[in-house]
Amino acid sequence: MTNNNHSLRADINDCRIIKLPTHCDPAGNLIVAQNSNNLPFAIERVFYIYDIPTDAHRGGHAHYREQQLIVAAAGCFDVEVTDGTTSRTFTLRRPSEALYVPAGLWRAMKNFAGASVCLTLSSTHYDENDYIRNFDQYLSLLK
Ligand code: T46
Repeated sequence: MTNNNHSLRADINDCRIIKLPTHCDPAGNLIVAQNSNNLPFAIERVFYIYDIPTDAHRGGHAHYREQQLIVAAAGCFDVEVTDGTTSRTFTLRRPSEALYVPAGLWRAMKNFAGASVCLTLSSTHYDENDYIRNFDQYLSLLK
């Protein structure tokens, strides 16, 4: 199935943790995410979510084209990903660990610790047409 001529392909095994280079210093640590530094895509957009209630659920959608690296810049939360067949839950708690979520996977974020900040590096500009926000529709698109 396609949107804007892009097929929806999903494989949970493409989802993985990528370690970001960290420069440790007694005065504070510095982490770098730079294009071509072992990142799976070129970064087009950055957004972050903060002031997140601990019982909040975010995400709950898939993307046709957008790839992401999701980082717990502060605090801790779970990202549940599924390809419609297999699900995995990643607990993000280190700013140096980015979860790579390729296009086509459904993701949901929950169990936020207080004062968490969810930083996302994205491969695309924002485009609401790239979202699949209905899980039944998502499953039928995979068939
Ligand atoms: C994702 C997870 C990890 C914009 O106007 N521009 C943007 O770049 C983004 C990301 C959102 N928005 C607007 C669209 C909605 O009116 O901000 C509002 C909240 O977005 P959404 O409900 O999609 O937020 P989340 O936390 O459910 O999902 C976001 C990203 O949208 C999504 O791509 O994978 O974070």
